Amino acid sequence: MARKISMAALFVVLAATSLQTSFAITYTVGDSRGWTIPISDDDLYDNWDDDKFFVVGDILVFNFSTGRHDVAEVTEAAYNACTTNNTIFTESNGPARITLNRTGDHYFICTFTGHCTRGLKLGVQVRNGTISTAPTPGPSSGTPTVVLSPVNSASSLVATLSFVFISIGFIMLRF
Ligand SMILES: *[C@@H]1O[C@H](CO)[C@@H](O)[C@H](O)[C@H]1NC(C)=O
Ligand SMILES: *[C@@H]1O[C@H](CO)[C@@H](O)[C@H](O)[C@H]1NC(C)=O
Ligand SMILES: *[C@@H]1O[C@H](CO)[C@@H](O)[C@H](O)[C@H]1NC(C)=O
Ligand SMILES: *[C@@H]1O[C@H](CO)[C@@H](O)[C@H](O)[C@H]1NC(C)=O
Ligand SMILES: [Cu+2]
Repeated sequence: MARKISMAALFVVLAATSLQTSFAITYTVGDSRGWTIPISDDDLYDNWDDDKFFVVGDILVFNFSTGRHDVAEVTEAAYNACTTNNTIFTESNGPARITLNRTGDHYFICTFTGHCTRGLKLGVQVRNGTISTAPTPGPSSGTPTVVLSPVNSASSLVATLSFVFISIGFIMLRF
């Protein structure tokens, strides 16, 4: 019996571990187009993050060739004005992997002359969990509803794995 309980505990630990790792997702900015100057009137990076929900620990891959572009994290003011006066950090080697390690808004630009003004800039909002509370739309607002983040295939796979591990754990406890 003790052995079964420890086996069950093992599966619960496995489930917890896979749930935890599900919080970190790697995104390639611009998907297959990578980090490049958008073609004119193309809101590539404005639109790219619209359907995404970033949490602390997620990784952005800026896919560019070293020497053709770079990526710098900047303040909101610098992002809006496309200035490189006060960059927080600059990564010159592509592809660059940047971990979103704090909540709040993050702003990224290419510091090459003219690239930011031509649309090579990205602003993302980072939250600190996979579950957020959002006000209910409409007149009955006030009661917060729990909304799950948009599920992408990676995290739903992990969620399924966690569920399987938990189930195995409970089944082992019963027999
Ligand atoms: C980055 O871009 C190169 C060249 O376009 C491509 O071969 C590679 O698959 C891209 N990497 C990612 C992670 O998208
Ligand atoms: C950035 O620096 C340039 C030249 O050093 C200056 O002309 C410009 O006003 C600065 N921009 C901001 C937003 O501080
Ligand atoms: C967050 O990431 C930035 C850039 O990668 C790094 O400079 C900074 O030290 C990190 N902060 C923490 C708390 O890890
Ligand atoms: C998550 O973020 C909210 C708002 O930014 C903050 O109030 C809260 O303390 C954060 N929770 C953790 C665990 O960091
Ligand atoms: Cu550039």
